Amino acid sequence: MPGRSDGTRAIALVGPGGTGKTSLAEALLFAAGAVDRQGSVDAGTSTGDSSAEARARGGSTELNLTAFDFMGDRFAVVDTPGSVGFCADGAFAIAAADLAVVVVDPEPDRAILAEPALRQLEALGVPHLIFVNKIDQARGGIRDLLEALQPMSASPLVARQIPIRAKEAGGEKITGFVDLGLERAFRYVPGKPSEPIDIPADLADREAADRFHMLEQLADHDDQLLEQLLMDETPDRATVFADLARETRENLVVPVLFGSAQNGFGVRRLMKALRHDAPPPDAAATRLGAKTGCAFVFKISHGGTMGRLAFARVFGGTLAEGTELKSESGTVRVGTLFSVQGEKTAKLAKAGVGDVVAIAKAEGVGAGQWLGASGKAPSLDLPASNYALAIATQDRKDDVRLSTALHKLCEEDPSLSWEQDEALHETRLKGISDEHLKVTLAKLKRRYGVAVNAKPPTIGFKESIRKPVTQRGRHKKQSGGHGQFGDVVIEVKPLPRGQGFQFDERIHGGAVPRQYIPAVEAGVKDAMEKGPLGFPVVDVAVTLVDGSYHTVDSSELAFRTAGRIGMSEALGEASPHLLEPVHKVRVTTPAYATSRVTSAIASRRGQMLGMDSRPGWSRWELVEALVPEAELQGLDAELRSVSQGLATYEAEFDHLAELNGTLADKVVRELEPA
Ligand SMILES: Nc1nc2c(ncn2[C@@H]2O[C@H](COP(=O)(O)OP(=O)(O)O)[C@@H](O)[C@H]2O)c(=O)[nH]1
Ligand SMILES: [Mg+2]
Repeated sequence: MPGRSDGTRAIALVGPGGTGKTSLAEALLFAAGAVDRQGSVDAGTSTGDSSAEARARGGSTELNLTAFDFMGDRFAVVDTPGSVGFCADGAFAIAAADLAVVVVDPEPDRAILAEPALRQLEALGVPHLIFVNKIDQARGGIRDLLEALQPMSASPLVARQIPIRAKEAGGEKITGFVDLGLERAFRYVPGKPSEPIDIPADLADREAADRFHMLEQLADHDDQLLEQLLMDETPDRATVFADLARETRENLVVPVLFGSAQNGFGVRRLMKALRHDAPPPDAAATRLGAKTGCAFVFKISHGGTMGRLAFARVFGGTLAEGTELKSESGTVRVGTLFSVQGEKTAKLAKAGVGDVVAIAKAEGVGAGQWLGASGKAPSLDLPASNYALAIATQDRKDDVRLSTALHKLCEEDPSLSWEQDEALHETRLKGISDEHLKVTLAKLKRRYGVAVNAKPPTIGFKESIRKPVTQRGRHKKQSGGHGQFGDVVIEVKPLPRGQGFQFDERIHGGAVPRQYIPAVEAGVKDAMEKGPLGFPVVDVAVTLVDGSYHTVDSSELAFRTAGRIGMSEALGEASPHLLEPVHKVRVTTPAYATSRVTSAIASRRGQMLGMDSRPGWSRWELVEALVPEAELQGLDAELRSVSQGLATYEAEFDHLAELNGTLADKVVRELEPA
């Protein structure tokens, strides 16, 4: 067994929401003796998910950092949120881990939920194994599960254990396992290490066959082993374990283990696999392209009592308070260092290779950046952030605090952003899903005391005209001394969609003096800010063709007013109609949900553009459609509800389309003051 002077191993727990990652982190801490009692997510006593939002949701909203020692080795655990709305939080941390454990549910028909995690790890090149959790509830066999999972993995899945079953009161239960590497059997003991037992006689044949299959899988990447198998020789145990470790590290195989986090079943076996199979941190450093050591920042947090913290993984040298390190944005002075155990932090004199630490202040350095090293930021394939809410403070005097708070929240969450829509006077918060923004607003209130009202963002309706119209606009005012006089005749014509606005003039004989023509254009534009239906006017051409003036009373202002009057009247006469923004939507969905996705789109006045299989994914499809912006509200939630939370979409503005009939009447009516 190599010594571990080569550093702390960072293990990422990934996989679908609700499979038991946070529970597994707790089970690891308990098995390693880092906590006295195994906390529970359900009882709100787990080390992870300590934030008010995660407790309220009953599931992770942010990544959880813990650490433990096991058999003389140090492990840092990054437990990541699994649900689509929060998964972006763990992405950089996963990229910087030595090994990921994909936690899956034992039910084969839920296996598909694991595909995003498996594909993400493949894309990042992070070695990984699968832990089938909740084995206490398993109804089917591990073989069926592996069959369902295999198409989602580029590398072969290698079963490391086979289950031992026994008839119990509630039916057949898995009561232990045979380890195919050790060729030894163990019986689960709740909350304690498993007990060694003899391999049950009725499993002997299966054990031999499955072990041979495992060896064959390993022999695909080990010629010597292949020869031994062909010669009917028995390879020694050390060779088998060395192959398992090497092939896991090189992403040639994905070992599969099972157990139960809640009951502590199979947890020590998993820890031994982590110990053997997780590569030393320099492998991750090389993968991330880090040339010289120091630290990779994977998350910024403002959530704790310590103010701004940069969570980082140390890859070389030692990191200590006061060290000055180069970053993308200049020299950064390392503030106080902390170790992290859930919500608890403890001061740390210095951090060693592989450690996961929190660095106080470290102003200027953000998630995905290097400190003191020239590495590259891994490129992440995150779900699109196209769920938006228009927010406004309940109390105007919170406005300044709102923008400071939003700045902090966005800094710690790569999938959150906000923008100010000047035209519509709206502050828009954008995130991945309704749930994501709901949690964000809860944080805004709890941490920063800012309460906001939130509503769906205003849809960018526009209007245009159908008929050409020629119209006079006259402004005349006599009030004591100087009067005001402007008089114009304009021709207003519809333009093809997307052409915007054109202004021209055909003035002969100075009917409107040159210097007033720009004022007429300005007046026309004034009228277009809000057309007869109440929306900005687009796609019209205006030509100034005639007019008259007064030597004393005419002015720029008077002509601007005349232009505005003329245009307002013209638009009213020109058969105005409504235009609504239509987006091009790309939905990514598991294939079993495609028909429900397309009917969701159809019921939202969507127009299908096409369907295709998702390149590189086993049973996923891409659906493209045009959907009016007004119908995107709630699409996200509907997609999730028909796809076990997996379908996501991206949308971008495509074009403006005419909207008529009752729908248009409704839009116009809703704009009218009550
Ligand atoms: N039956 C059973 N339930 C479990 C097990 N591990 C976790 N759970 C439950 O599964 C649910 C989700 O667990 P959690 O750790 O929050 O999952 P995460 O979303 O992957 O972090 C909770 O209700 C846990 O109590 C297990 O081994 N067996
Ligand atoms: Mg969790």
